[in-house]
Amino acid sequence: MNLSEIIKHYSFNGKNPSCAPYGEGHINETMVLTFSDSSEKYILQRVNDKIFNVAELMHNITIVTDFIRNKTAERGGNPDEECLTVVKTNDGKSFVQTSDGYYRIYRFINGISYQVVENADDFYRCAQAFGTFANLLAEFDATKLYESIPKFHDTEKRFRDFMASLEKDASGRAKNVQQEIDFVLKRSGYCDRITSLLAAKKIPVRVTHNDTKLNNVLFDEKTGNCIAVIDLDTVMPGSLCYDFGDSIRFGCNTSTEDDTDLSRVNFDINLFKAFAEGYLTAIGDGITQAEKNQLAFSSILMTYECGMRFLGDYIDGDKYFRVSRENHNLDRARTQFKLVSDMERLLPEMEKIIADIK
Ligand code: ADP
Ligand code: GN1
Ligand code: MG
Repeated sequence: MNLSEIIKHYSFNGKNPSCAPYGEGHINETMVLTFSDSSEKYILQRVNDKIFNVAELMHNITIVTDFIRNKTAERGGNPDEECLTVVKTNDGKSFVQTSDGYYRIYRFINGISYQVVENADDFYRCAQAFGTFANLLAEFDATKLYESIPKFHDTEKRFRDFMASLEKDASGRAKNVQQEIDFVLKRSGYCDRITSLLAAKKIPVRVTHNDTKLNNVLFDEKTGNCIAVIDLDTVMPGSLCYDFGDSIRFGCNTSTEDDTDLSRVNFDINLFKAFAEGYLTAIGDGITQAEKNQLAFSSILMTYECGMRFLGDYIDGDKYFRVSRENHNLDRARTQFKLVSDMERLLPEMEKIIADIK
């Protein structure tokens, strides 16, 4: 990456810009941008143009972040500190294209992201942040958005993609993972549960975040409050069930998403309860009974879907998710399947927890 080739399009006050890798995202290349003579900080990202049409994506991000900034100001908040904010180029553009890719710059939000939930209170607050975010997006006009990744959480489509990967076996790795493949195949009946309810209009299509994992929320390290919901690349039409389920998938794991020791990977039902209470309190009557009825199952579905995506990518030869070691995607798939098995056992209890929240 040639930093000066990027920086020349912007008007920063600081001198001697430099950048260093930052965060734990699987999709974009994220760096923190600093200067030798000022405390100003930014997030510089090389946007993944293999999976996104960058111009369309940045159109979405610009209108969604503008909308959120306005709402935050209306509610008495400080948009510069609490909202994802795109720094525009000297020509007013939201990204730059250089010889080696597409780059965007965000204002740095002073908060930290967690890879594992540290306590139930934090997770309750994270749930409130996502519940409030869902309410905010309810007022957003979906027709203005491109679908940044079509059929993102259409699990039937994800299953077809998985079968195509298996058929092709581009990496020759399928023979190593028959047990994991069987795990996916045995549960193919899960795939159409939410898509068929959406198609029958029994649950509504809404504008949703679609990538609601814990590290896409920034917390204030001192107060423990949530400052901002970030990573808005996948804001597009979806279902509340996807957002709820994806938060549970990541946050109710007692360990990390890629732990190789599965004895540490367990589903924590107390965290499920904390998240459900926070989410449903914040969303209030912005959720229907039919959606509520699917929240516990959606937690299984999103975890199954994500595990299937990790396993499919392992079989493809690690083409989609960023990996930093051999078998990284396989390790990730295994944690997801461990959690699916735990949740299958606990489903009646999870459903009761949801039903008991009035
Ligand atoms: P990816 O799509 O690859 O997950 P993200 O946009 O989620 O990329 O960014 C990766 C990580 O970088 C986040 O989990 C968070 O820790 C950090 N991050 C992203 N944007 C900001 C920001 N504006 N201010 C502070 N930290 C950020
Ligand atoms: C990716 O971008 P990031 O790291 O927040 C992925 C999600 C997966 C998640 C698994 C655009 O999220 O769908 O659930 O990894 N995002 C995209 O950790 O594919
Ligand atoms: Mg992210």
